[in-house]
Order: sequence, then C-alpha cells, then structure tokens
Amino acid sequence: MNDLFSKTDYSLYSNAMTFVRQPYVKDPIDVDADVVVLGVPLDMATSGRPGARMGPDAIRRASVNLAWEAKKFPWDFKLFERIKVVDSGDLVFDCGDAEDFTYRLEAATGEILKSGKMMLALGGDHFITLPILRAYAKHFGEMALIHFDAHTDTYPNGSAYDHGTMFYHAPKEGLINDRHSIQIGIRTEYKVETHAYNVINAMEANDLTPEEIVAQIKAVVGERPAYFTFDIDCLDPAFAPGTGTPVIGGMTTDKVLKIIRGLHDINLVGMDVVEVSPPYDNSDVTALAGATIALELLYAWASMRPEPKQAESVTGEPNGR
Ligand SMILES: [Mn+2]
Repeated sequence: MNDLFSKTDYSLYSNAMTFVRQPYVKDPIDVDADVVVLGVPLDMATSGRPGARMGPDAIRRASVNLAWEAKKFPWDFKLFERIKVVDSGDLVFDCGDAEDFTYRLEAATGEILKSGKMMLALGGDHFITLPILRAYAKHFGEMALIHFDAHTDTYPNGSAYDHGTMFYHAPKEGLINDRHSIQIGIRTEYKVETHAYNVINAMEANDLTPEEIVAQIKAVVGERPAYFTFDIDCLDPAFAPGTGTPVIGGMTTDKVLKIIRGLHDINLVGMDVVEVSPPYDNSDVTALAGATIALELLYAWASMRPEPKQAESVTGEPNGR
C-alpha cells in the first residue's frame, strides 16, 4: 500500500500541528468522535499581561512532542485506541467584541455537547471557562468545579468580561455549587465573605501528598458531574513562567500529574487548560506543561470508558514507538 501521503508523522517539527497529531475537523458536530479539542484564542479579559491568545497554537506545537508515545507512561492503555479525538481548530469570533465571543463560545460548546461529545478547551485567558460552564450547566445541571489556580477568580468587582471574576458569577448563576467545589494551589488574597469554595492553598498543597489531595477533592465533589479547569499559573513559575499573572510558591508538575491520575474515577464531564502565554515562555516549557496536563486529563477521562473490541487492534496499524 502506498503511504506517501498517509504515513503518520511522529516528528516534532513538521506538518500542520494539531493536538497530539489527532485529525483536524473544522466542523466536529456530525463526526464520529468522543472528544472535541477546541482552541479559544482570547486574551481580551486578562487583567495582567496579554498573550494567552497565542496559547492554543503553542500548546498544539508542544503536544506533537507527546504523539509518539502511544501508551503514555505510566498509563496502561493506548489513549487513541480507547477514544476518538478530533481537533476542531480555534473558535472564530469578531475581534474586540466580548458579547459576540461569549455568545459563540457558549453556543459552540452547547452544540458539541448536544452531539454527544466531551470538549477539551485550550485557552485563552481564564474568562473562557464562564461561557463554557453556561453551556455545560444546560446539559448537566449544577456541577462541581475542580479548579487549579494561584488565584480564586472570585473577585466581585470588575466587568462582566474579566478573567478574575468567573467563579464569583458561576455559583450565582447556578452553574456550579461552590460548597461542592474545590480550589487547589491558591496563594493570593480573596474575600471569605463572598466565598464558599473549599480551598487547598499552595502552602498546604505543597506539604500534602498527592493521595491526600485526591482524597480531599473526592470528598468535596462526590459523584456529582465535575468540570476540571486548570489555570497554568497554579504551577510554580519555575515550571510555568509563560503566563500573564505568575505567583511564586506554586505546585510542581509532578504533583499535579499524580493528582490527575488519582482522579481518574470521578464523574468528569469537561475540562480546560488556560492562561498559557507564549510571549513570556522559555523553551516552550509552559506550553509543554499545558499540553501534557491536557493529555493526562484525557487519559483520566478515557480510563473509565469501555475497552475497544479485540479484533481492531490486531490489524496492521502502527502503534507508535
Ligand atoms: Mn490564575
């Protein structure tokens, strides 16, 4: 068979770069897939340094580095034999129009959910999570939020389009239940009078074991549908310098990955990775952290899905290296 044009590219440098080399499908609604990756290149709501609009592109470029390892260490199955993932590129919206953006992101998310697929969103600044949660809540009702961040983003002041206010509004809109939600890695001030979330602050998170943190998250979230949002600034700037509002004293990538693996059996319904800002990155380290966390979240989600039928895996398709 001639594979001149169909051979899988495991290089780190060539070809158009989709998330972990999965197929690009501009309109994912009628496609047979389990997961849609959607880039959301917005940084209009950022209060600090912009640049997160370049995040989806940087995360995809870093993610091709993860394509060759068909069974990512230390998982015990091959992700793309278990689930079908398509990359539908980036949300397109009219530049500078916050209302148009918010409408389009909620509507696109809603269409993806209606088509029976899960969405992985790549930010973009953290404001993107609010329209996404609005679409998810219409589908799943009030959810639990698992929120990794240096900041609570529960600040009551600011405009309706501000990347520091989403989780002030989300419980008031009935999208999430703050008492059954948890924020991990916090190391900036917040107002306790407007705040009912459970918090494992960064000092505590750095002293606790991953197992202890997983147990606390599960105790808060229970069986509820859970949305997972990961602000890359949860990580210490040593691991993720490329972000708009870095704060020292954060978590390590190692601990975060162990926690994600420990959460594989919760009722995870959606996920995003936000605030990767390539202009402040060094050697793509932040983009690689974002890509790897996103991929491990997909592994966690897929680990509870049924295994594929045996017949398909014995056909001659290469399994990577
Ligand atoms: Mn943050």
